[in-house]
Amino acid sequence: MPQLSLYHTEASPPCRTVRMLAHTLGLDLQLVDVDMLQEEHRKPEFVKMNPQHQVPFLDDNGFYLPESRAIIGYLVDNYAKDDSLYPRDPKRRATVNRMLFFDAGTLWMSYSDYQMPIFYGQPGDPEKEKKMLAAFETFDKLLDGKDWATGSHVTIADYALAVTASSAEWSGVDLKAYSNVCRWLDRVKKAIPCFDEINNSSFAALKELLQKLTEKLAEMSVNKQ
Ligand SMILES: N[C@@H](CCC(=O)N[C@@H](CS)C(=O)NCC(=O)O)C(=O)O
Repeated sequence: MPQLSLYHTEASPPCRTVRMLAHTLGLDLQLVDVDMLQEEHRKPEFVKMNPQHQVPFLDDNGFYLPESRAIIGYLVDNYAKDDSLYPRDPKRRATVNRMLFFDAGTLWMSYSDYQMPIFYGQPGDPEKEKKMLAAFETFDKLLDGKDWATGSHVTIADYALAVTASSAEWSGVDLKAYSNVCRWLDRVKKAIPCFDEINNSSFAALKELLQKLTEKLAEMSVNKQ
């Protein structure tokens, strides 16, 4: 068994992506908790390993890798019994990468851009909401006639995209208008072992974190007066 450590935060969506994929591959990740409220990700020893100061962050026997989508690709390349989740054929891999980049740069990006200020107690920005819903509409079109994000086989792109879509769903984004997305998300939830289990415990942690954040922000505003 390889010695794989994952620096993670229970509440973090990209950490969930890595944990779900590792679980599917039967990998035993050593989870190292990083407490964001205590700014542990800014501590010099962590920043020295990971100047990007983010989780998830993989340590594979001294090989360091941040970025959830890069991590899941690496885990399949190194530890899966075959390449079905991340095909080595250039065209099939390009199609998977295309959906991973669509997730990172468009779907996840527009969702987190809209949602993060709300988590910090601000009102939702209608322009950002429009942009996010347009991204879901594009995703819905991309899924037309497909069972999975890239066609007829589940790949790592489904893991990353499903974490984005389920996060949006959890925070109250109404996905009903995107019927392909809803059908696909349902399929992913059933097909990925542990999807619901990891999501549910992460959402519970996120709820708790947001509560603590609200209290911290309220305290800071009182101290400012
Ligand atoms: N693109 C990165 C995003 C990772 C990310 O945003 N992580 C957050 C937690 S969910 C974090 O570590 N934030 C702390 C920081 O940016 O300093 C990925 O997919 O891994």
